[in-house]
Amino acid sequence: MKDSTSMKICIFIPAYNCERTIVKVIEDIPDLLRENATVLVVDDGSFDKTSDVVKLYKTKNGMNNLVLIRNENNLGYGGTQKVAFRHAIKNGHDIVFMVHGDKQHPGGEKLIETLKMMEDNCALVYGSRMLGDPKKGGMPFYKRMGSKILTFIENVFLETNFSEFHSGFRAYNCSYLKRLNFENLTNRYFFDTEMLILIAKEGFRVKELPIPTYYGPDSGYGISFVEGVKYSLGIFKSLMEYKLSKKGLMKSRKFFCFF
Ligand SMILES: Nc1nc2c(ncn2[C@@H]2O[C@H](COP(=O)(O)OP(=O)(O)OP(=O)(O)O)[C@@H](O)[C@H]2O)c(=O)[nH]1
Ligand SMILES: [Mg+2]
Repeated sequence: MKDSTSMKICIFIPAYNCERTIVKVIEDIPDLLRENATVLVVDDGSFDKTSDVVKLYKTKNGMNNLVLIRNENNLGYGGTQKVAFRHAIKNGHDIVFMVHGDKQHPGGEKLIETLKMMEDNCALVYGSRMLGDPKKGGMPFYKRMGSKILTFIENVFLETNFSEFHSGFRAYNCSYLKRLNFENLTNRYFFDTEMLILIAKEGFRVKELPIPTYYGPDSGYGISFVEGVKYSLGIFKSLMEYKLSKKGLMKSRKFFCFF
């Protein structure tokens, strides 16, 4: 893989009702990247002023590399990532790097560190909140526990040893992304997990790095307890589909590679 400084990078920010946090997320991108990478905000049909805030920021700062796509209807977290992946592939990017618009992820040096790790021919490098003291960052107890239990089950199913599956701080290598059948994955929250299943199944290289997470008055609102339960059920279904297709008991529409 190329040196990270010569890669064509797309920093992608999924945003749903992020008018309070989106500018901070853009400004937390290190200067060199903010000036040279494409910064892609996908507004997932927000009903607040997310798109207006981004447009205003772009005009005020003459930031021509800031691209805004607005989904007129809400496509969901997975659906929003598909929009960004298509854009990054179509525009010849080497890396598409997702940082959430609700300001729960770090900016600054962690982005540089992640990109440096991509040089090692990784399909995916992702920030693990579990390695980065999530309690200190204010992550609610039920989310920490839920994530740990699900991760344990996922590792057993996939025969992997990841510290978490559910972080959204992720850099994908587009040359691998093109080969993955992400279009048939869910449009909902557990898209990130399904991507990891798909990548682990193909045996592509994945690396994790510790990241802090922020749950505070300045960050957005996350998924509710009820959504968390639906999320967990979705993951069980995906894991079963993966296992059954691996044993040849089911033909999976999801977990396959194109070439
Ligand atoms: N809630 C929600 N977020 C979306 C949607 N589409 C895109 N997003 C964005 O996707 C990112 C992740 O959404 P969150 O609801 O915060 O999910 P999360 O961070 O995985 O979970 P929490 O730990 O509960 O915050 C945020 O930047 C959202 O703005 C959607 O349909 N619903
Ligand atoms: Mg969040």
